Amino acid sequence: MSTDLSAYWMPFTDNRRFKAAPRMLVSAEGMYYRDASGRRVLDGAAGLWCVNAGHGRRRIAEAIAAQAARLDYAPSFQMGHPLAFALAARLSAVLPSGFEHVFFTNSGSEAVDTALKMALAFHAARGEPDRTRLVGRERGYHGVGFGGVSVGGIPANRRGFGPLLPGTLHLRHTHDPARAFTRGQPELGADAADDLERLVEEHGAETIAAVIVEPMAGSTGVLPPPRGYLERLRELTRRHGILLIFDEVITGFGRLGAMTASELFGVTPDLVVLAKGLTNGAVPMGAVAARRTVHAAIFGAAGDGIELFHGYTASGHPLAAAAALATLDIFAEEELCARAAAMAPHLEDALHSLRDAPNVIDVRNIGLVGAVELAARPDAPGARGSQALQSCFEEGLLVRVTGDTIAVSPPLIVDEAEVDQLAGALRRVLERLT
Ligand code: PXG
Repeated sequence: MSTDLSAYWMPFTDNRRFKAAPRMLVSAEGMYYRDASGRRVLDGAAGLWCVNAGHGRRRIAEAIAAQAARLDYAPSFQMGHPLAFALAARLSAVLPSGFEHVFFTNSGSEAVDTALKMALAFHAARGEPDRTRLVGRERGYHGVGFGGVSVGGIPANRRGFGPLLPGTLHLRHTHDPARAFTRGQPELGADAADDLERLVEEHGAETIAAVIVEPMAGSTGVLPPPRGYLERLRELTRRHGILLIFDEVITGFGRLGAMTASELFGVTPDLVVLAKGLTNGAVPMGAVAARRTVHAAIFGAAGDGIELFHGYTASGHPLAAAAALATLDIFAEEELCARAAAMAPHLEDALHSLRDAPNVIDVRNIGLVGAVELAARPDAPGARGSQALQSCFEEGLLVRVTGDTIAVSPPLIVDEAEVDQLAGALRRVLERLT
């Protein structure tokens, strides 16, 4: 049976090109997808950075099915259901100490906008309603809501969508091509955080509500933070009374070899944004975890009644909560964060072994994520990258491509042989790219 593909308007996709030669995935198990022709495709991308515990986890599927039969939906405003409360408590327990309160959304984008609104609410509650500027970073990705796009630093995502949020500012990004082929965190570059001083000087700390960064920029090509950078950003935001938000939509749930980047780097922000791996990708869900201090200020200033005028019909949805609880069980039982940390050196070696392949201008890695950056064709930036995506798929490997950078972020259950298989397929692709 052939399906008419025209009705589905696909996100972030060259729809016409895709529909001319569809790459259709029809099932998945463990480390592999199967495509419409029955071919196995190694998942080098954890779907879209979210299937961290691997595909087809019975425990998650059964938890979702049981919950759907028991309680399909419960209102999230002024009503509750037990799993949302249980999940908030479990999440709070696996986050660095102090993140005692968790707000649920349905996506990373919504969680970002929620965190930005919480930051504004925090300052208003403390009598500083003029702290309204939100600071992001060049090359940052924070989803596609108007808030997230406004603090985001990807020109193509901003262009053509009007004036966006007023009063947003951007720190310079941390990437320096002079440090190509660095393994793990670059030693130099922490001073990029001092760019916040420039913004403070220009606009006044008393106008700035929050700084939001990805601890490791994912979507714009895997940019590990220079050593000391996040620490410095924490110091500066604290000094100026500015909240620090870590967008851990990608780095959360074990990707860097710890539950969160906050834990790994020992840097505690005021708000943590989660999504993706939270439910292993099985049901959409996002979350914002708030430090006690942020929550206390907002609750302290509220009179009787609603403390925060914000929320979604499906906040803490029963099926998502069931999936997330089962995901947390798997993480604990299989010690997936430790497993990712143990496998990271092997992925590092495998990716850096591609350094001598044609057109490779950089290899970056941290935890169980890495990127191989290719020289752009002078006349067609991005063309080599999209050719790589297609060739990888033909080789039986799913990767993510952004511009001319190939990103790999396999499920954390990946073994050494699969890492070698991934690197072998990449090499074959690189050798024949034009
Ligand atoms: N923050 C970060 C750091 C993200 O990576 C979002 C927010 C938004 O999440 P939602 O659930 O609204 O999509 C993301 C999402 C890619 C790619 O190719 C990355 C994302 C999404 C789709 C593709 O790198 N990240």
